[in-house]
Amino acid sequence: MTTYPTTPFDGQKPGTSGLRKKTKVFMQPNFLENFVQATFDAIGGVAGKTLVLGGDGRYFGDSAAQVILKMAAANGAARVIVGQGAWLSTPAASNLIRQRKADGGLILSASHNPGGPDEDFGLKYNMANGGPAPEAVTEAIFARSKVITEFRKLEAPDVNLEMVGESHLGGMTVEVVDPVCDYADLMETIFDFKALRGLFHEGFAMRMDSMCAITGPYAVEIFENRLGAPKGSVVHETPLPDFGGMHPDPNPTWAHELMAEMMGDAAPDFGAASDGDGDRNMILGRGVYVSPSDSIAVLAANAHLVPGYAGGLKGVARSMPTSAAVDRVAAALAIECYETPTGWKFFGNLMDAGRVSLCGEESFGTGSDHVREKDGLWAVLMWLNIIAARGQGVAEIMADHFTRFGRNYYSRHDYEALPSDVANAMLGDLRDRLDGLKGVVVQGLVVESSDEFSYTDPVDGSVSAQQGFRILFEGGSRAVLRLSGTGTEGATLRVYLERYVPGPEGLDADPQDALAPIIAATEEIVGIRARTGRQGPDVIT
Ligand code: VG1
Ligand code: CO
Repeated sequence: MTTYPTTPFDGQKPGTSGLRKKTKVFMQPNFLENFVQATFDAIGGVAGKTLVLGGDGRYFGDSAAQVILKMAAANGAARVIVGQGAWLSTPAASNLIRQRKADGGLILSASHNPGGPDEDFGLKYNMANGGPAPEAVTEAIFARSKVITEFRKLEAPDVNLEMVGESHLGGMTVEVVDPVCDYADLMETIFDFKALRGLFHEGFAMRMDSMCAITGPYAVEIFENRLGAPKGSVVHETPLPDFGGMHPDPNPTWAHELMAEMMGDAAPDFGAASDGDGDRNMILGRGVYVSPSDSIAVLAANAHLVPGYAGGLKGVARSMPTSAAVDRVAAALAIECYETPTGWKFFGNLMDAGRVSLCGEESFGTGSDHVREKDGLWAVLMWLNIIAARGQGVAEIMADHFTRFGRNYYSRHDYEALPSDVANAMLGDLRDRLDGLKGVVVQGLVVESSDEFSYTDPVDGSVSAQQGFRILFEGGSRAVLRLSGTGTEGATLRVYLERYVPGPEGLDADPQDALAPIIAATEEIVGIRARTGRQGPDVIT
């Protein structure tokens, strides 16, 4: 039997990046099957198609891979290319889809969310361009999930995913590939590996924290094996089903071990961390933390020093809540800067149309058109290549950047697991009051304008409404508020705060101090503490 009757589950609506749920929700009988069949149905079936499959090694990923393989076979797929052990980082999956001209891919990951039987699991569909499915497709998947009556799955023994090579499942070929080598080869085409080898040869010290997640094997191969960084430069390098209990989110709060080392007396020259599925990055120098919004700006300003971008950038793009630091660089380079909603899926059309080369988000995401996902190790290599080319450390590069462009002080405050009704009512009230805020004076700041961000894709004309509230103050400061689309518990409120200081005075303040007036004004306008009963944010980045 290959066709099984089923009934719909509620809530199979993909969020900012795929469907994310508690692992136990995903493990319920038929839950995964329904979502996979809804995906296959929504993309017009998979008969005769080639798919890529892999994930970040988290708990349940290997079993889910077996289910997906049997379903792909029963649905008539021609070939599935799987990373050995069902492993593929998100950028490596994106690369494989493109390189092998596959029709699409399935990525088993909840990204930066913790993993394990009591934590989170996720599944995401990527298109033939290697990028996350756009909203039209995720809406179609959700619509299909609500009316699904059956799914197809081959009855067959599990496929051996531990050995590289080909095997057959029904009429379908399963090709198990080394998850690392194609990606590492791609990096060699972009960066000056010779210069980087020289850097490490001269004793440049780096700490890469893979947080027991998927980038470990990639980072060991690239930094230690190919570039000659000393063994042990990469730590937490073995992917574990529960990430060793770590929260694989590369920010100062969750990557605290690395933070402590980089801020300590014996800090190496350079530090970096990446997330569960390898698409995020955090960059640190000795005693310096680089905010992600600044990182994308620095990469844009220095990209011409990297062989892959020596011809200049076509344009850049950033998500709306990301600071305008990169806008200033784009203006200086006389290239276009696009502002998109949160989520990498909105960059795909711009890259495919040749309008942008570099994209970034404030949430530790940076990438380029070498793939169609953000790419953590790529960002680390960009920084290393720029350090090698300039012969300067992170602190000098940052100071120079601020002197040249001024500084967009920036911070994000997250209030996690709020009751959904409280969060929705708070933002609903804000929506009702938006029009009346213009001209209002709060904490000495004048509201210049306020709106709810709506995006019209310049390539295909599709519209994405309700993408976050913006409160702009006179003088270029702003607060942005939106609800997370990746959480699995209640609602997470994200408050993004920004203030521009042109310099030369005031370029080295503490961001929380520099932003204090904006924080206070936002509190007065929205009443977050009063309405949620929280004393302050759970995570500050
Ligand atoms: C968050 C980030 C967003 C990012 C998304 C997926 O979404 O804010 O910038 O694209 O995660 O990243 P949200 O809706 O929770 O704010 V990942 O590395 O989790 O795939
Ligand atoms: Co991620």
